[in-house]
Amino acid sequence: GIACAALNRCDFPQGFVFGTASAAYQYEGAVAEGGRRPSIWDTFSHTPGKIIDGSNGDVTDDQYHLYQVIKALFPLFMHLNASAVNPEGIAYYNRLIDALLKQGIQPYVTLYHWDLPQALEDLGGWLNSSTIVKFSAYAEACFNAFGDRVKHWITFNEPHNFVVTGYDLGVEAPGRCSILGCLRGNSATEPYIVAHNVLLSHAAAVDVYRKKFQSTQKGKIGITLDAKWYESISNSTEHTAAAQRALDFELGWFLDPIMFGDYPSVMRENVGDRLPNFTNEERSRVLHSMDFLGLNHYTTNFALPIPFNLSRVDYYMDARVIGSGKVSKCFHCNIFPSWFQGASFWLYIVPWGIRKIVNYIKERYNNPTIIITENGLIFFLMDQNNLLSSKETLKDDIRVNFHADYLSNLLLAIRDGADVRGYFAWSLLDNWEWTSGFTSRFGLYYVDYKNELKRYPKNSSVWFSNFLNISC
Ligand code: PNW
Repeated sequence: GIACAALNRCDFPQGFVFGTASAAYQYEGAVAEGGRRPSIWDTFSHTPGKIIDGSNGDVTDDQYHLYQVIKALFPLFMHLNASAVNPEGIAYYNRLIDALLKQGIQPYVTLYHWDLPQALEDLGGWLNSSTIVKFSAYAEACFNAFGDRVKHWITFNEPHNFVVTGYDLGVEAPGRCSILGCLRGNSATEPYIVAHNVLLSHAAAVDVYRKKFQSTQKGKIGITLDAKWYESISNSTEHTAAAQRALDFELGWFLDPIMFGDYPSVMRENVGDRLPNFTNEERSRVLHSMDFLGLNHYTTNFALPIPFNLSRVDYYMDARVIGSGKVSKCFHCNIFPSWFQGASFWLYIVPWGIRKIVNYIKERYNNPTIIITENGLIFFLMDQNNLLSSKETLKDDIRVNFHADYLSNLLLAIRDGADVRGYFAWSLLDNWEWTSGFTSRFGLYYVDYKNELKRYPKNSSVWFSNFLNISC
C-alpha cells in the first residue's frame, strides 16, 4: 500500500491537475442581479417543504460579489491548478476566469450544473427536444466568449443524478413524480426521454466545439458522470448480475452510448419500447463525443437485487436493483468490514471503491482519459443555531483522512494503468447543498452565514495546501 501520511502531489504523474469544484447555483447568489433570471432551482427551492431548512440559493456564498476574496484569503489557491465553475453572465465569468488565471489556476468549466432557465422549463425543459438546439447555442456562446482562456469544457454535470432525482423520485428540480406516484410527470417514460435529450444536447455541443472552435482554441471537451462503485453481495450469478445492472443503469446509461453507440443491452431488455432509439445520425454524433470523462465519485454501495414489482413502473423497477451501504445479511464480512457513514444518508466512506470504479471504466471502456471532477465528504449535519458545532467543523480531520485515503487509492488505480489526469475536491467553500440547504457543509473553507459570509480555513484546506505545496 501507500503510506497516506507521506502522500503528496509528487507521487502523482507529471501534469496531474489538482483543483476544487463548485457550481453556480450553490455559490453565486445575487439572485436578481446582472440580468439573472430564474432557473428551475429558484422555483424548486422557493417551493415550501422542498428544502430541509427552508433555505434557498438567493444569497448563499455571494460569490457573484465575493469572488475576489479568493485572492486575499486562500493560501490553498496558490497551490491549485484548476477550479470547476459553471458560467452564467459573460461579464461576471470574464472577471472570475481572469482572476483565476492571474493566480495560475486553469478553469474547468461545466456548462450545465442543474440550473435550467425556468423559461425553458415552461416550454417542457429537457422533455422537449427543442431544448437540444438551445443548449448547443448556449454552449457556442460560451465557447465564443471564454474559449480563448478556457481549455477544458464539461457539457453536463451528473445527468444520471438529476434525471432520477428530478423525474422519478421527484426530490429535486423540477420535481416530477415521487415515490408515492406522479401528480405530474411519468416515471415510466420521462427519465429515459430526458436522458436521451441530454445525451443529444451533449453531443450537439461537442459537435459545435469540434467543428468551430477546437482547432483554433485547442481545448478539450467532455462530460461529467456520477458513478458509485457497486459491490456484489456474493459471487453468485444473481448477485454479480445485480451489481452489473446497477453499473449499467447508472454509468452505462450515458457512457455506453458515448463509447459504444447505444444504451446497455440490459436496459434495452428491461425498459423495452420506453427506451428511445438513436437514429443513425444521432448515433454517430453521440459516439465518441468526448475527449475526457469527468467522474464524480463519492461512495460505494452494495447492489441489492429487488424483485420485479408491477405496482410502479420506474427506473428502479427497470434496474431491479438498489444500492445500499448496509446489507442485512452479510455474505462475506471478512472482506468487507463495516463502512463508516458520512452525515449524508448516501455517503459511506469506502476509499478502495474509487480504485475499483476507475479500473472498471478502464477495462470496459478501453481506458479513456478520466478526471475526478468531484470527491468529498460531510461527516455531521450543521444546526445553523448551534455555535459550538460551527467551531468544531473547522477540525475536520475526518475529511483530511477521506481525501488522503481516496487519493492513495486513486494513485493505485493509476499504477494499475488507468489514465487519470486530475482530482478536484468538492468543494472549496461551504455552500448551498441543494435539498439539504445549509445543513451540509462540504467545504475546505468554512463560511459563516451569520456574519458577513466570512470564510475560515478548516484543517482540510491546510492539509490540501501542504499536500500541494512541494516541488517535485
Ligand atoms: C454532487 N451519490 O451530487 C453534485 O454534483 C454537487 O452539486 C453536490 O453538491 C455534491 O455532489 C455533494 O452532494 C451527488 O449518491 C449527489 O453518490 C449524490 C451522489 C453523488 C453526487
